[in-house]
Amino acid sequence: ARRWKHTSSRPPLNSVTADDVAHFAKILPQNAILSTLPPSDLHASDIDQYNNDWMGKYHGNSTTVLRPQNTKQVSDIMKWCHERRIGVVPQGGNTGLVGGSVPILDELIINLGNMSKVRSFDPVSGALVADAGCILESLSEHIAPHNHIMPLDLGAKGSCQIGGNVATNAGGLRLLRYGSLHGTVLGLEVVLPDGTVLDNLTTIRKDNTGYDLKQLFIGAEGTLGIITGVSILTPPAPQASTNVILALPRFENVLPVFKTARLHLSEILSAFEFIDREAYDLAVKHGQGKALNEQDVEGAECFVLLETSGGKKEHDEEKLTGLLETLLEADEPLILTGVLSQSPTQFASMWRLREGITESVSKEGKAYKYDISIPLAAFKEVVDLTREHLRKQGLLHEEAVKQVIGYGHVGDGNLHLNVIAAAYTSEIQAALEPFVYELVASYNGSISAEHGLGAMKAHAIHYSKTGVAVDMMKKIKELFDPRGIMNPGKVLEF
Ligand code: FAD
Ligand code: 2HG
Ligand code: ZN
Repeated sequence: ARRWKHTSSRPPLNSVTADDVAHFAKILPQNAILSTLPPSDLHASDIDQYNNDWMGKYHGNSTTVLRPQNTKQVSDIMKWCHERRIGVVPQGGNTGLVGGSVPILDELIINLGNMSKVRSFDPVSGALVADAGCILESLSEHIAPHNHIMPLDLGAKGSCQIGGNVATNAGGLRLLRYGSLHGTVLGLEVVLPDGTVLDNLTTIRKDNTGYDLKQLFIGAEGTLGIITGVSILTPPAPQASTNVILALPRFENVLPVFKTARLHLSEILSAFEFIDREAYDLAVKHGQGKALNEQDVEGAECFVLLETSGGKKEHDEEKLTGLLETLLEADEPLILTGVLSQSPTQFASMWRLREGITESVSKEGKAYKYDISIPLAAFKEVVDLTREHLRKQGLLHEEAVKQVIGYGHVGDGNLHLNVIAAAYTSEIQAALEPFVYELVASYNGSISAEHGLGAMKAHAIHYSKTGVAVDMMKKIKELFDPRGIMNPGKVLEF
C-alpha cells in the first residue's frame, strides 16, 4: 500500500483503525459514523460518494467518514486525529473540481453536511451567520423573504456548502458585481488541526486590530483548519434583474462589447459571461436552456450572457435597449443579435445555457479542466493553441480528445478551458501538462483563478507563485499544522 513520505522533520501519517472508530463513537452518535472497518458490515461501495469527486477523476480509499453535528464534536475529533497523526480531509458538498475534497490515500473524511443550521440573520446590516455545512441555495432561500441575496452564485449552488465556498474562495457568476469572499466574509469559526477553536465569528464590518486571520482560511482549501461557521455580508436583493444573450460574429468583438456594456450599464451590470461556439452548441445539445433562433446565430463565433441588476425595471431595460442599439448600429455591428429575456422563465433558461455547460461537459465525456486567469484578449488564442497542440500530438479524435472548449467570467479575466476526452489517460494528461501551465505562465496568468489547486495542481504552484511566496506559505502551514494532518497533499505537496 502507498504511504505518506517520512521526512526527518515529519513522521508519516497513520491510517484509521478500529480502535479509532471506537473512540469516535464516544464523540458522535452511531449514525454519524460510516466506517468499513470491522466489526462494521459496511462495504467500500457504501461510502463511494465520499471517496470519489464530482468529475469521477479523483478517487480516495478512505475507510471512514464522520458527519459531526456541531463545533464541539469537530474539535474533539481533531484533538484525537492530532494526537494519533491521522490525516483528515474536510468535505463540504464535494463539488470541487481540483480533487481537493477527496482523500489521496486513506485519510479520514470529515463531512460537514450535518452542520446545516442558520445561526442568525440581521435584516438591517445583512449579516448572516451560518454553520459551514449550509447549502448555498438554502441560504439564498432563507434570506430571500428579507429581500437579501447571497453575494455569490454558482452552478453548483444546489449542492455546494458555504464552508466549501469559503475554503475554495469560490468566485462564480456575480463576482463582477459583489466582489470576492475576501471582501464579503466578515468572520469565521475554525477548528484548528489540534482541536483548538478559533472563534472569529464577528458580524462587525470594520476591525483593524492587527492581522486579519480569517483571510488565511479563505481559499486555504482545508489545509489550515476546518471551517465550522461563517459570518457573511449579504447585499439587498436587486429590485429588477434582466439578462440578454448576445451572439458575436468574431471573438475580437468581445472586448469592445465589454467596454461598451460597462459604459452604458455602469453599476447595474452584474454579470458578463463568455461562451465560445463549441461550448454553446454543447449546452444546447444536452438540453441546457433554450437555444436561440438558429438563423440568428448562424456564423456566430461566440456568445456573451450579460445580466443587469438594478433598482427599476423600465430604467434598466431602457439602458439595455440603448446598449443593444449601439452594438447593432455601427458600420460593422459588434453583434449579430441580442435576445432580451421577457419573463422569469426565459431569464432562468438563458442562465441555464451558461450554468449548464459544466454538466454538459460531464455528459459528453471526461473533462480536463483548466481554470485560468489570462488577459481577456488571449481567451481564444489559448483555446486554439491547446486544440492545435493536441491535434499535432495525434490526440484530437473521438477515441481520445473529442473537443476543446472555452467559456468563463470575462469580467474577471477568468477562462474555463475544458478538454473533453473519451477517458482519462496518461497520454492526454502528459500532452496537456505542463503545456497548459507553461502557456498560462507565458501570459503572467494564474493556473487557478477560482477553483483552487487541490490535488491536481499542488505540484504546479510555482507556475503562479514565486519561490519566496511558496516558502512563506509552507511556514504558515507549519505554524497551523505542524504534524501535516490537514488535507495532506493539497495546495502544497506533502
Ligand atoms: P468541496 O468540494 O467539498 O471541497 C472543496 C475544498 O474545500 C476541498 O479542499 C475541501 O477539503 C475544502 N473544504 C470543504 N468544506 C470545508 C470546510 N468546512 N472547512 C475547510 N475546508 C473545507 N467554483 C467557482 O469558484 N465558481 C463557479 O462558478 C463554480 N461553478 C461550479 C459549477 C459546477 C456545476 C460544479 C460541479 C462546481 C463549480 N465550482 C465553481 C467548483 C465548486 O463548486 C466550488 O469550488 C465550491 O465552492 C465547492 O464547495 P463544496 O462545498 O462542494 O466543497
Ligand atoms: C463555471 O464557471 C464553473 O461554470 C465551472 O467555475 C467551470 O467546469 C468548469 O470548468
Ligand atoms: Zn467559473
